[in-house]
Amino acid sequence: MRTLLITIFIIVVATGRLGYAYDLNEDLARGLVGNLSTQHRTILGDGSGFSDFPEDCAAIYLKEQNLHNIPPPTGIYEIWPRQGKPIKVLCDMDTDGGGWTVFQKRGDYTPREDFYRTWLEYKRGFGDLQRQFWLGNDRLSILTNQDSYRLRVDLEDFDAQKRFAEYSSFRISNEADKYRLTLGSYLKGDGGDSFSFQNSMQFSTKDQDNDPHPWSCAQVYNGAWWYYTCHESNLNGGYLRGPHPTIYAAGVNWFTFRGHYYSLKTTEMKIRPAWFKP
Ligand SMILES: [Ca+2]
Repeated sequence: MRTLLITIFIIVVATGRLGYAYDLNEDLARGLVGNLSTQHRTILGDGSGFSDFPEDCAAIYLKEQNLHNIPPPTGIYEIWPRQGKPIKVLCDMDTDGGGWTVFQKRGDYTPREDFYRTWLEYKRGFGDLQRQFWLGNDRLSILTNQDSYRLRVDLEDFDAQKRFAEYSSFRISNEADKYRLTLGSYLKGDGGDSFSFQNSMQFSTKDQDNDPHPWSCAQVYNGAWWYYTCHESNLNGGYLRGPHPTIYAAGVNWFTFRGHYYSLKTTEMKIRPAWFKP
């Protein structure tokens, strides 16, 4: 009798745990960020001391550099975020020592990718990793909560002028908190700081207004972004190809570089662990 009770107790506890794990995975599948310690993965050592499951482009960079003694090229790689499924990402292995996981890219491509998209599309991500894309807010939330990341923004106008801006930290909360932006200080760059203005704002899209402005900034400014009242940068704005003197702030704008009436040619947003030494 006592053995039976103990057995039942164990089954109930185990079932409960399985039930919990199942719910957690459901949350993870939806991209909600939970306790980082709840999911484990077997790490198979290859003798190098580097994981076979690199969690970002910095880990890939260090592993490849260690194995082959040459830095890996910029391109598409598979990473294993600490939560969720493995994903393909664009790794910038060149800029300032490489190791950057790129989550946004715009450029003068044909056909042009539409960035004026819905909440669900921004949640899941869209586009072509080789050209123009948004990696997806769920992935961005998972990635930026697995380590302390720097943010780098690379910009170029139609006169081939390049600028960048780097921030000491960058974190995006989960969907329940509307992918709120937590941005550290402006570390360096020649593009100026056009992002801190929107710090601590939630993400907004044309079909979900989470900004404090009476209007929908996403609708008025043709984008999807962490809007305040409304913005000093709008990198998911309309691709207006250079000067747009009659249209205020609805382009791919970075105020401290080319102002609110100039839509940039290329943009890249990328993250790298703060500990990474180029
Ligand atoms: Ca609003």
